[in-house]
Amino acid sequence: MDEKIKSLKQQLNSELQKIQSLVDLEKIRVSYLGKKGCVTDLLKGMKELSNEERKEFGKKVNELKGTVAKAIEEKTDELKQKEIELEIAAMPQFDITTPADLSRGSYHPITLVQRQCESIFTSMGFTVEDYSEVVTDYECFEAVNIPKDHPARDMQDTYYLENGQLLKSQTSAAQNAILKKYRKNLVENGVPIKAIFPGRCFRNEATDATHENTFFQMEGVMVDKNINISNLIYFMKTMLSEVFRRDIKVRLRPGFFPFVEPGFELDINCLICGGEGCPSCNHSGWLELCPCGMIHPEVLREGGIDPEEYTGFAFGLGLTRLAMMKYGIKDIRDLNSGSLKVLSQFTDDEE
Ligand code: FA5
Repeated sequence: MDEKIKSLKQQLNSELQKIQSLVDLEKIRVSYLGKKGCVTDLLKGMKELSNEERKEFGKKVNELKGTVAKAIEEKTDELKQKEIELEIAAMPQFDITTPADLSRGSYHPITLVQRQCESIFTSMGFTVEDYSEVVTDYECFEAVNIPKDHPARDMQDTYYLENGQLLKSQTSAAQNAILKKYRKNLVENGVPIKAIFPGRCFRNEATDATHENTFFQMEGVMVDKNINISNLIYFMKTMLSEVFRRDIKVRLRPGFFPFVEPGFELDINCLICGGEGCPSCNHSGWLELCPCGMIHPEVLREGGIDPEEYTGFAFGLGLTRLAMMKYGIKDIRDLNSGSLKVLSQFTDDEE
């Protein structure tokens, strides 16, 4: 028995050394631990053993199972890490010194990412809404539960017009109008509200590699009966896996926004440095990308929807930061530079 276990371990080690892909690794896992795998097969010999021997035998086989599972898990991590490194190396890093190709036009990287997100969400039944860049204080703040003098306004200082209107600091400024636009269809016909609304936002910001005074967000809302956090997480996951077409590390942590309860910050592992820390992620390895949460009852009520009957989620995706991560752009300011050297290097990989 001990000999058999030893030889299986050696065989596994030599097979693992040769393995290059997760698909082949899965085949190995099945051949050892699957229903008809060689480790499972060992248990067949147990019938002939005495009670005492069976105990000892079972213990050894279980230990072997644990060792095999651990070795496969470690190999999985190693292969996944290699895949990420290869993806990062193959990412279309843009080169600021490349001569501009002025013979043909090209879409701005934010437009490309926005179109991709729109296509992902419309395929899941969301409508795409357009909204003004100049809004009222009510739309931008009061309708989303940020009354005058609320401290949350400090984070979103923006540019005010002489008539009291302002340049919207967040796409959440459209939430109230969207709820009002679709509430009748929801209440009378039972059609869920599912909308995204991309748009340019403005903030009085000290700019750096990840902060601009003009940037794009894409808001999304879904309201129906029985909508909960798992719906929110499903849509977030689908969106990110479609945009990046591979597994990326994300983390969800509590976040405060007066218009959601509970609220979350959804961060992604920085794809510029692979999470090691660089100026593009403020040396933290993570980038705040898509805050989200369950729509606050006050916001639903303000939109004419009964929060006792309906619930919903909302998210505010940082489109400009998404474009940075997708195209490997290290400094957000390059995106607003207007430099054709930068902007002519991107193509739509979906077309
Ligand atoms: C908001 O603007 C909320 N309205 C988002 C929201 C919507 C939360 C719905 C919950 C429900 P925040 O200020 O964190 O939250 O901005 C959202 C995202 O926009 C950030 O994660 C970031 O990706 C992007 N963003 C914010 N400020 C800037 C900036 N100055 N430059 C570039 N991107 C920015």
